Amino acid sequence: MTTPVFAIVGHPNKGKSSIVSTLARDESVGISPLPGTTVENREYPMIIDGETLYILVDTPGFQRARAALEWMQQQTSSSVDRPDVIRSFVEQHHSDPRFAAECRLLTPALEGAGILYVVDGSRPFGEEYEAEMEILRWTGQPSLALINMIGDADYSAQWSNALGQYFRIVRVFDAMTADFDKRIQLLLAFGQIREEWREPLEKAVRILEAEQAQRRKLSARIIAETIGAMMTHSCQRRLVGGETDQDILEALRAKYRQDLVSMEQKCSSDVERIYDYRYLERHEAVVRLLDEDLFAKRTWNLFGLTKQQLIATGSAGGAAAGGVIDIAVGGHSLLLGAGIGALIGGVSAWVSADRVAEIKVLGLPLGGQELTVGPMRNINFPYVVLGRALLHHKMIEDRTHAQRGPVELTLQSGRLQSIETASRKQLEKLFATMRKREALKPDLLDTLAEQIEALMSSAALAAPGSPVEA
Ligand SMILES: Nc1nc2c(ncn2[C@@H]2O[C@H](COP(=O)(O)OP(=O)(O)O)[C@@H](O)[C@H]2O)c(=O)[nH]1
Ligand SMILES: [Mg+2]
Repeated sequence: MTTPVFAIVGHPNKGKSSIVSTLARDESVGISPLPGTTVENREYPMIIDGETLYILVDTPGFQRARAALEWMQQQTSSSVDRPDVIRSFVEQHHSDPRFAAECRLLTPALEGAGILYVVDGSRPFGEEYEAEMEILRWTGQPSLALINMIGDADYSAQWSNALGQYFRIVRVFDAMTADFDKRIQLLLAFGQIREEWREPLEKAVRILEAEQAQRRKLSARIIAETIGAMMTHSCQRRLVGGETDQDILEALRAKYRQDLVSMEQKCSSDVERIYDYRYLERHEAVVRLLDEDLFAKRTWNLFGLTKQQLIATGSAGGAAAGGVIDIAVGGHSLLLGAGIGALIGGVSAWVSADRVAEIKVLGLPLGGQELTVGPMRNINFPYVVLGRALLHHKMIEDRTHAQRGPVELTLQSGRLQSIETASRKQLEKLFATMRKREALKPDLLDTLAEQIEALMSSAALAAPGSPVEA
């Protein structure tokens, strides 16, 4: 099967490289407001799982189309000869600096590449483009015209008329903002310009769609795990030397908040990596937590285990509560002999014994009082985290590699209000269970991940800046 190859050609600065970057999903394509940034042809293959689905060739823009066409017109008057004239033009001018751009951009077409002609639909049509279009027609290669909307003005109707005389297929395609579906539609259009490319491009679309589904699944899993981790997270610090809760509370809360911010950011960058973004900058308001929802509590800890953890693990143990207290009072040698298993058995009574704090094993305090901040009890908390994660995911999924600025993440409250009652109920049940548990069972996260994946595909979410939003 032949790999479809497309040369992206046009006037300088019309978004050719941006289209290549978007369709090849490559951040490394040079895009610049300065015309003449692309001086050499460069191939960008779209490879998934080792298979090259199609190849895009970024080319420099036309420089002297009119002069080139004049030369060509002097060579022949017959349309059958035209592709040969193009060939001899390139052969005779390949070392002529005046036509360096024309020679480069025409070479892929001579080698069988399809032609994607790019214009800026926000600028009016001008005659200077006719020479370009005429030259491209002379190549005899299958071609398609893309109207890229760089600015706000809209001359696309004018352009459609002009382009329609030279190209069988004319599409409006915004290189910067084309979402997944638009990219897929464009690839299918590429498949229409030459019969033998239809099948490989339909296959490419199937592979891209499967990959897209896989990316959503992975992202949903990561988001579910993050929500679980954030909901159950807490920070502890042992109180030493007569410290009061107030002494360490502020620092502990700050640490707790910072931990949550880090967890969320890790989630975002993991999702970005799934979508082939490695160097994205993010602008976002950090997750806002209400301090009144942040419980601080004093607990006992032993060997770094909290009372609750000790009780949970020790319920099967057999040692009597009284015996353990005796051991504790008796001193550390006995304690070591009795072993942790014996201790745990009676821990519920034992942890109330203040004196344990003073016993040291190998110079370290055995247990003591500690202050815990978190986990977050506010019932809206997981929804806030989920809403932000879904929004971020949507922005990444819809982003193109031609966008080089930061991701701007701003979440208006109530964004998730449109979740259907049924899935909201299910989410609430999941969150309620998660709130109660210290360790999350994998099946709980599986269910949450499925829910999140469903939400990703639902229309419940609109990225800011999308047309539906005022
Ligand atoms: N707003 C907007 N800017 C674009 C779009 N396509 C290209 N640009 C900008 O136009 C400039 C030229 O783009 P580039 O892809 O390098 O054009 P080329 O010279 O034809 O390869 C760059 O500053 C791009 O960021 C678009 O669809 N929308
Ligand atoms: Mg370029």
